Amino acid sequence: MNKTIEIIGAPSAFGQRKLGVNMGPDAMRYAGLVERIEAIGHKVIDSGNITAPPIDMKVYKSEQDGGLRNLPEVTEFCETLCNTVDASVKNGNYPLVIGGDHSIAMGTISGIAKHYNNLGVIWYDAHGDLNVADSSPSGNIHGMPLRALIGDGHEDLVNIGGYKGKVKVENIVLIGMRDLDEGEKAYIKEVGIKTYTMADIDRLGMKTVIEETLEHLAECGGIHLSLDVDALDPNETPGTGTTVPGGITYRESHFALEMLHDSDKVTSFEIVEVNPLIDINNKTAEQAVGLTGSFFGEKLL
Ligand code: EXY
Ligand code: MN
Ligand code: MN
Ligand code: MN
Repeated sequence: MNKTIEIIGAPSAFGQRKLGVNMGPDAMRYAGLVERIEAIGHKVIDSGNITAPPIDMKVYKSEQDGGLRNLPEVTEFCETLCNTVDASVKNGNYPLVIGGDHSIAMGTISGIAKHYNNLGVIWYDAHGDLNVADSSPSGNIHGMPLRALIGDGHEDLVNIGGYKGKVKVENIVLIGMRDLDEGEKAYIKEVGIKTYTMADIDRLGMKTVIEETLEHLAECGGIHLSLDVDALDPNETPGTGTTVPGGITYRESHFALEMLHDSDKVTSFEIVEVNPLIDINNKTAEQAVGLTGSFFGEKLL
């Protein structure tokens, strides 16, 4: 079925330390995002980019031990994004949020979760993004958004959108995991989050992983897909700030997204961490656009 898809650009680089990820949304547009989705038959509204607070380079580049780097900027940015996404859903549009570093998920999901009973979240990533300040090795907030959405962490992050506890642990599925910090591993085991590591994907194959994921989230009123391009293997997909070898192939990812499209269960989508300044000829943005095409129903024949 054809949809009205609203593209919301979220040019945040505040959640980590490599500038360029704030240019991810435009890199995806230059790679033909709008045209690609329209060619499938959907209507596209490109709402442009969220206005980001200015980057104070002195603070941005400064060393900070632990803590929460750029906390005020991340919070302000996510509050704005939350309101934009909330309005998009209210207007009956299908939100497609393009990042930006993964801290933006706190804005996206805070705007979406209030519209669904028991929102399910598929977190397709090399990382769990389940740190709090004390367990974080970096102080980078893009390693914390999923935990804040569950309800743990700094009050400013946990309360984005004016409410707390957006996602329940039982409604989350992690796919592609291969770089989890010790605190994240302990937390996943403690609360029992459904997790597919790379070893699980090798063993089961992507088809079973996605079938089981949909089964796990069958009772959810809606499902949000948060796709971090660093889930993919950096040999194929190099333009992202925290690469981890041994990832999911581009083709397997297409297959996953084709299956999610065919299920008709996923109600919002965001794609994050495309950084054109450390890419090769914009190929990571081109892949992100290709994957988005599969997600919205593009067929090869
Ligand atoms: N776990 C590490 C940290 O918290 O610093 C690395 C996090 C990278 C997060 C990327 C975007 O998914
Ligand atoms: Mn991530
Ligand atoms: Mn990641
Ligand atoms: Mn690590």
